[in-house]
Amino acid sequence: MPETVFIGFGSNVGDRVDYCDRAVTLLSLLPHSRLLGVSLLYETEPVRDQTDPGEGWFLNGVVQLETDITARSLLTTLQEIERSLGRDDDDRSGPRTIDLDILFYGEQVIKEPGLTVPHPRLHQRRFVLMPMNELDPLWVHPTLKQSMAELLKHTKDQFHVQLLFPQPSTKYGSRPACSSPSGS
Ligand code: A4P
Ligand code: MG
Repeated sequence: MPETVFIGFGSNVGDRVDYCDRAVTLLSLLPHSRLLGVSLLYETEPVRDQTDPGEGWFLNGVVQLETDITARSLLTTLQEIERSLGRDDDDRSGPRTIDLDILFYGEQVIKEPGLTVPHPRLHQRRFVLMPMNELDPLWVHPTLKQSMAELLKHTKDQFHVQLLFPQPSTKYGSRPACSSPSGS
């Protein structure tokens, strides 16, 4: 059975729109997978809690996929995409051309070396909750048992998050620039 997966992406150095666009296009081409939705792009103030990603504001968004790829293989694939888009492996916590995180892998709770799902900090971050709420406000966090709309409403995160304006059109592939899941 395929799983519904949400992948967060963020870029805060170089041509951020281009890096996000390339990442989404590569994700849309994954085998055994189907792109269900892509959030709009959000311009977000850098949050410096665990890491120091530098001064540059991020572009953030979320991709929703249906996939048969296991969570572990998906992580490996995301790291390959990060590398192919020039992510600096020697300074992973610094400014990044692209960061790809598995936010949710269906309702699964995974705690393995190098892989924690749901992403352990997503519920504290407006830059994740805004695009998640856009794609699926009723999606429920499997351990916190709250929907994205509820988590967003109650978050104390004060860092700025705003929609990028104007939204760019996609340059790569044939995916729609800003689609939401079919039926919504
Ligand atoms: N890892 C464990 N679980 C996962 C998962 N679910 N998805 C491991 C992806 N990776 C996961 O990640 C570090 C390690 O996490 C990897 O080796 C992987 O095995 P990384 O991408 O090398 O480094 P990182 O991005 O600094 O770590 P992480 O955990 O993604 O950091 P955060 O907490 O996401 O912080 N501010 C704004 N406005 N926007 C941002 O996107 N991002 C960060 C990164 C900080 N501030 C930000 C943003
Ligand atoms: Mg990461």
